[in-house]
Amino acid sequence: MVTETIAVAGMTCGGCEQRLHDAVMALPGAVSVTAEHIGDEVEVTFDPARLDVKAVREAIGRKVLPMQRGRGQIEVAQRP
Ligand SMILES: [Cu+2]
Repeated sequence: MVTETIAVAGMTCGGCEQRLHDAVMALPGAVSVTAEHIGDEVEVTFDPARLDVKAVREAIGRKVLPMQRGRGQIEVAQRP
């Protein structure tokens, strides 16, 4: 298993955390997801044979777009 921490700026509450959690856990190969709106981080553990961090970022990005409407900025930070 591989664990990656992805910076996701703009989550404001437990509802944001839950939606990102559910979106990532729906991906084949996702094992566990911890989203923290305090700290702006999503920690994802996954099977690297079935999933990669790029797909995780894309799934977060797709889920984040509807959350941005009428709200603050939510974005998936690029890895330095
Ligand atoms: Cu929220």
